[in-house]
Amino acid sequence: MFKKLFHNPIECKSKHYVEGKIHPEIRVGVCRISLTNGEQIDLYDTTGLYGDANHTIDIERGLPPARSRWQEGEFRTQLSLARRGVITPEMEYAAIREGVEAEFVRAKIAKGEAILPCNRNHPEAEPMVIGRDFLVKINSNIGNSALGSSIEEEVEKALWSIKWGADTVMDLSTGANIHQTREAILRNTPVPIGTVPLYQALEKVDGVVENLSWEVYRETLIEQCRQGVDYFTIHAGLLREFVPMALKRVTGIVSRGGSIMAKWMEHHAAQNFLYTNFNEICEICADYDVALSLGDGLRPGSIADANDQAQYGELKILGELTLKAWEYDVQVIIEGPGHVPMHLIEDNMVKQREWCHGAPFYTLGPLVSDIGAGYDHITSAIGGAMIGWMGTAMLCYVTTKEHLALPNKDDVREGVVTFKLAAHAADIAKGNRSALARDLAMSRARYDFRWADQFNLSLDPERARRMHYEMVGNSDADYCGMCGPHFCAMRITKSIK
Ligand code: IRN
Ligand code: FE2
Repeated sequence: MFKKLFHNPIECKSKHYVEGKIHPEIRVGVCRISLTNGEQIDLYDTTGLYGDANHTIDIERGLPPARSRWQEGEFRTQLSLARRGVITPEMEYAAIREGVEAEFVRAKIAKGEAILPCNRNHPEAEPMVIGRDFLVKINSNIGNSALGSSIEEEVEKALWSIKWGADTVMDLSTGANIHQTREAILRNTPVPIGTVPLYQALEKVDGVVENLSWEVYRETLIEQCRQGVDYFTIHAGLLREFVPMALKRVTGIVSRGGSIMAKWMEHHAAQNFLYTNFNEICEICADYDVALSLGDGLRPGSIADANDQAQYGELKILGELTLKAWEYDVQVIIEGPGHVPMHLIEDNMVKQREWCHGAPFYTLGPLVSDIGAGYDHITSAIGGAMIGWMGTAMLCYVTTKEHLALPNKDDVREGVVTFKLAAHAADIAKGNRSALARDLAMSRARYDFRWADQFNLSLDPERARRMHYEMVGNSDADYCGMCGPHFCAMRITKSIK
């Protein structure tokens, strides 16, 4: 499929492996930073084998299917096993990454308060856990559109996303070669992959919404399950009776999937087929252990529409669907907004917890204002940091190009790093020990003018290094370019005896 080998686009300081205790066959990679003062600090690492200097990328061959060796016996979902008291290799793997007991991960999954997305047909992915009691995760969206981009470019964007720290990647392709693009991404990514199957179903009926049907959708769902997609966004909570409420809004329906389903329901004068066939969706997903990300087709697309009847009506239905999915041992997360002003954010978290029975929340921002065009990674990271602190488990990144254009590589990088920052800020506020340790190491390095350590401990070492050298040029300087040698407060403080 691919002729050329990629140049390794990913670098990690050095990859260190931790072995499992319950399951000695697992080896969990962490990114080890050796500081110049002799200390070492281990960081959560999303880069998989790409972060290992000994690994050569071969896109044609794909990553080794590490997880396939762990699977044995009759197939069951992680939720089913967790409920039976089984600690799977996947659970121990995720626990080691988080620095918690494997039993803790099992208990959270059993209660539905965390998910471990791992399709049995995506053995290349490294297990990770999403839930409010774990590190806040971020998702990066990639995918081609009718306006183009090649398969190789999309694989490169996926690897680029994980290099900067994306915990999961969603392939939102809508243009040509959807199947092949997804295949290449799945075979080459060490993180869970999500999709919105409705997009491909719509492609199959040439983009004519009226021609969509449960049959086309079902076939698409099975195709993607077989390929190894780890979680699906499914807009099953958008009921027909909510559409009139949404049409009265300032910005109507801003979810792609939501608008497609609303149009289909209006044309056929019928209830949402994702809702009416939800049991079968669960049966299919249980066969592969695909997690459901219940879509927010009615998320507010403007400050004026935040927390309205349409949005909350849908959220309540998502709560009902959660219980239904759990009956099938299918793992669930709940998608959330959108555009929400800061003073209305907390209410979203409170209602989601109350109505969705503790299932993890996964939000798109929220964007705290509508006027950030060109800077919407910031508008949304502000809301993301707040809601992450309040207990949201995963943040969907937003790039500078939101509302304007498809992101390029630079936009993806800036979006991922900005959201890592939001998630990390939330982790600190939640008292996560590894997050706090990294900040403390950074502050000590800063006070000691250990520049190399400062760069390595930051989220974007390349940018920090470049900015420093452009101004100061000298890595031993005991001042930074911002204040210069005579006005460096830290330097002056140190001279006080
Ligand atoms: C996340 C939270 N709410 C929405 N999302 C993401 O938006 C979701 O995971 C997927 O990547 C995308 C779906 O967009 P539409 O189809 O709802 O616009
Ligand atoms: Fe928006």
